Amino acid sequence: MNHHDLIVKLSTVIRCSYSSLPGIKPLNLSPEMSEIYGTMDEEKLQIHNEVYKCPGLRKIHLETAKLGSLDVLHCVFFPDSNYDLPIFGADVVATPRGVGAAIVDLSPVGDFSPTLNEKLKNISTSFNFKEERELPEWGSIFSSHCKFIRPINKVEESQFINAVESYLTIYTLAVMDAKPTEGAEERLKAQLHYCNQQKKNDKTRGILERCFSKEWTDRYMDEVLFDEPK
Ligand code: BLA
Repeated sequence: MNHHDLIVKLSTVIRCSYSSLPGIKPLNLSPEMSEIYGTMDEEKLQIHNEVYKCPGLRKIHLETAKLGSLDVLHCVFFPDSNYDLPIFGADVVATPRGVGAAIVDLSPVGDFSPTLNEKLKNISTSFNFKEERELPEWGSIFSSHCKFIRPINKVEESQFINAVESYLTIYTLAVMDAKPTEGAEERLKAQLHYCNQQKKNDKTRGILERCFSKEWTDRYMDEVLFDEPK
């Protein structure tokens, strides 16, 4: 697959990062949902999914897709609710004209620990981008440290990669340190809310429905992108 340079580099950073997690194991995703091929108006549709789990995380998901002229990277690390960990999320949407949207966040499922909050504040304020984008209403799930930008040039694209790498370093260290604690029920509810809010993103839904079908999109969003934690 010929992806936008930012997506190629970012997927490498994300793969390196999850590979460092102790006890990481592949998760089974049905073959018809892991590699998806199609065509629409003679344009190529291609989706590639990688899914894993490890102690602390119920699902580590990296998706890279080509949907006509759109190039997409979607990544979410969903915590096991027995552990007090936020949700890591990143999304990049590029076209031949450039990158329209790049977002990264550690999204809370409760209060951040003071240490984590301090680290995130330091990191998020150390990166500055010219074009910050406004979050849609459903984006209330994201933290105050969320970066949602349109990189204006190659320099900002590589800064965005550095930002994702920094968020992931903080995150993977927290995962390695984490032990099961009480409060699982509340965190499970918050993760469910995160999934439900993400499913309100009409832009993701719209593209998938145009490429595939409404039924397929519902199934893909419910089972692959934002499946409910059990
Ligand atoms: C926006 N997501 C978008 C857009 C498209 C997609 C086309 C509009 C781009 C723009 O406004 O410039 C498409 N994203 C996809 C598709 C997939 C995908 C098809 O992941 C997967 C198959 N979205 C996420 C995650 C986050 C996220 C994990 O999947 C954040 C961690 C955020 N995407 C996100 C946000 C927007 C967006 C906040 C902007 C929505 C808006 O402005 O209304």
